[in-house]
Amino acid sequence: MTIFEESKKYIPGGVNSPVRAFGSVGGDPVVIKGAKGSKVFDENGKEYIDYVCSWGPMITGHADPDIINVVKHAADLGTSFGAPTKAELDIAKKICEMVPSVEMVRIVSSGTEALMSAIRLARAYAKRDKIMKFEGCYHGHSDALLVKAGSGALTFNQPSSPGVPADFAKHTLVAQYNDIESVKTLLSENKGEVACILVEPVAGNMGLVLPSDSFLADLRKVCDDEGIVLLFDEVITGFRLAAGGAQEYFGVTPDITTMGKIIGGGLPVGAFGGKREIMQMMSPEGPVYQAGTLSGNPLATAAGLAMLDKLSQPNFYKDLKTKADVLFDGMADNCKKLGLSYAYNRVESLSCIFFKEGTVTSFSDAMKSDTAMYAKYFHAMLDRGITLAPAQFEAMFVSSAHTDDDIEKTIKAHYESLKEIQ
Ligand code: HOZ
Repeated sequence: MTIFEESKKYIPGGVNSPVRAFGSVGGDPVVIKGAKGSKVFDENGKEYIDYVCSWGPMITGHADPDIINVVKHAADLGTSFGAPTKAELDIAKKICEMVPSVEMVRIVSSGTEALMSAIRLARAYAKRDKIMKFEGCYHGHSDALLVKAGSGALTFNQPSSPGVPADFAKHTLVAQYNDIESVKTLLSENKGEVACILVEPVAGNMGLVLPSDSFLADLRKVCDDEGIVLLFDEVITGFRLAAGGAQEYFGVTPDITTMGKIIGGGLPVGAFGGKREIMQMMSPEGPVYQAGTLSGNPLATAAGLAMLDKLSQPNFYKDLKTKADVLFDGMADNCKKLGLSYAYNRVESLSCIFFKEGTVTSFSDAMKSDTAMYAKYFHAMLDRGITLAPAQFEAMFVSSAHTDDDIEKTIKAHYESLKEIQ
């Protein structure tokens, strides 16, 4: 019996997060034993060039010695105290320095927890119950946000989950990404009732969909006009597009930012932060309750701080983009050489190919991608030793550990894979 078969006896679906199960691409998942730099290796010793990067956190590659060493050092001092530490102050200061709209921050243990708590805060601050999200955007799996969601929820065709009471979900309005008119229509139907608009500034859970030129600025304006809290979910884009995240990259400032993935350096972390006057409403300074035994965990904060220090080095993002550009240009060229006009979205070190002609600028465009073709492409790449997200509605991540040789091999594998599956 394989590890995965046996896992299915003890863990639902054999996985601890659904999209890992290869459900939408078929076959059994690769069971990972370890990783180093740009590579992961499986239990049979096969090595792969990895573009999942743990779904985003491993921006400097796997088992980065600069991260591992501080984690080992922190572990020697104890793995959890349930009390304040200097490391929490250090990482909070660093986040506030890198993301200027964040004047105060609370560290939690996952992106889901960050979003769930940030929504509570936004509702308390605005003294309104309704929130607005966008179809296909994914903000973790809390009840209020698992409504027309992206990522695994979309992959498994359950964008709104059973078990979420309709009474909870009715407070979540769903607009269309890149369609400010859909936002305005919902706002006029719910005048004075919306506490918060939350958005992935680059949608990364319906594949990768970039904001149109004015979309984020238009959201900012609508929120200002209507007294609504603008929340950027930067769990994917934070510290990925730029040191200051998508808000720095696109020049639009939210009131609250949620973070995760990269700020944990691969350990379980989330965070939410924003304007001081909003954050001061958090308990114990204010009345909005949130707590966690492992919040600000010493291993996670040590790893996160080491990661943020690395990302603060001059030219980190410039060099990463140079690397990603070679790869993404090569992949785009492959399509041209093969006479294929698939939609290919990219920004900095993130990209996504959609098996659909033309462009993908909306959720409905993304839904037109041929997911069966993605599955074939995924397996053709896997056979050639390249790991991609095992689902169409996710992003491809490049790390600073990817070498010129990795990139050359990937472009070649991509060409052969596309050719094979036509
Ligand atoms: N929600 C993640 C993708 N956007 C999946 C995380 C995982 O399975 O590890």
